[in-house]
Amino acid sequence: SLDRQLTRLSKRLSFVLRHHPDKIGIHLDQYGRVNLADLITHFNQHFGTPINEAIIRKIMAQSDKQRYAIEGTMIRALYGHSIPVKPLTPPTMPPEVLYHGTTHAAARFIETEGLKKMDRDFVHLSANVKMAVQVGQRRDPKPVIFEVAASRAAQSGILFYPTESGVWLVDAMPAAFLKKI
Ligand code: HQG
Repeated sequence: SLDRQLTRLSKRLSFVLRHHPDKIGIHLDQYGRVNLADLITHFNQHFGTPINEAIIRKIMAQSDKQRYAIEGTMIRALYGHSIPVKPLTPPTMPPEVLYHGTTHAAARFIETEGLKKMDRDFVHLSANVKMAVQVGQRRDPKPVIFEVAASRAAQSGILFYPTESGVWLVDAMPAAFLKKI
């Protein structure tokens, strides 16, 4: 179906823009941006199913999550990177609480170690419980949800980077600011 086709293309876009721009011979700037026309050219040289700007905009419009932003002539992934990128938006005072959904297995470690960024550039926090449940359900049908005392963490000096996706990025989150709900 068209939906599945778009999902497959979106996964390829994420693969390239978050993890492996080198695989299609493009270079991201320090904020993770690349010229949209260059991306399309290189993408189509390397993958069987071609994309164009209209298809990318359709992926962005049909998705439940805002994963990419087109800004002027550039495109970037808004979160999820493993290659080092600087947040484009400066740190901001977060809402009182944020959330993190995870597996029971990971939660055991998180309760003592806090949240670590693991394979990505940042720890990803969700703006609401519904989002956190969706994130957790990728790996656990009944995920554990942590409430993050975000205001308190910010007051202690932790920097919170907002994204246009309702995802908030932090370097780490000590266990002292986490509570299982
Ligand atoms: C866990 C997807 C053990 C953490 C999602 C998570 C999100 C620990 C896993 C976005 C730990 C990392 C990011 C510790 C954290 N010990 N495990 N100390 N600290 N963890 O995929 O937040 O659909 O890198 O709880 O929906 O799950 O791709 O992070 O389970 O928005 O757009 O280590 O990626 O978005 O997993 O997901 P991930 P995440 P997309």
